[in-house]
Amino acid sequence: MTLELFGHPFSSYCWKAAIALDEMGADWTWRVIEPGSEWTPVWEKLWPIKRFPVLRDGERVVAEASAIIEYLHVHHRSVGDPLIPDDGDAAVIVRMLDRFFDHYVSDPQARFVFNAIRPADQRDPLAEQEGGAMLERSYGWLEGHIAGREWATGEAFSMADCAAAPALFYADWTYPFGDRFPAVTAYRQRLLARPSIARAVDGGRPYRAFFPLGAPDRD
Ligand SMILES: N[C@@H](CCC(=O)N[C@@H](CS)C(=O)NCC(=O)O)C(=O)O
Repeated sequence: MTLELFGHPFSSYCWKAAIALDEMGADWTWRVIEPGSEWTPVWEKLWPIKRFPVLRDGERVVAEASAIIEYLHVHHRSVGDPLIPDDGDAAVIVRMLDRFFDHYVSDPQARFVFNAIRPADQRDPLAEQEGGAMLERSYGWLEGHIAGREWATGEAFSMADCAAAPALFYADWTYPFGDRFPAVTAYRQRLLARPSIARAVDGGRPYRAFFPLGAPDRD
């Protein structure tokens, strides 16, 4: 049975799940949530929290991108290396890096975006200052961590890289690495060259005009 991914092809957290689905060679399809979509009321019923991605696998429903990947790892492991290592200690590091990219790269980046779509007189005056300070710390730590590694935890592509790809893709648009973080820049390029990630980026391409901060003319 085809797996259904409720979400949007321009959403960073949906990319994370979509990349994992493609890495595993899963048979899956988008259920796109956008104004007027027949899938929106279905999604709202499945997950009244109203956040995506949400995965439906027959009767099973899983929300939250990391939990979706954990679910796929348990039930749909097919091709390629496992996205979560069998070795328990190695799995701890993958989960730690996964949290790092979500909480300390994606979420501060999102503060800029959410602030930009608020009415001008209701913006959070600290969003960019605090979000930028967090991104500075994250880029600085990652620069040292990723130097000498191909993927987030070493030689094997993992769930942490599924999180890293959208996080770093949009973070560099929002709060550019410039030339201060060459190892992070090179890692982002390696990610973007990977077929599962290139597919996610291409899926979001038609929606770039909607990026609230203005999408740069690259990538
Ligand atoms: N912690 C969630 C984050 C999900 C999330 O924030 N999704 C955003 C899109 S990237 C969303 O649902 N936006 C819909 C909205 O704001 O209406 C996860 O890891 O899946």
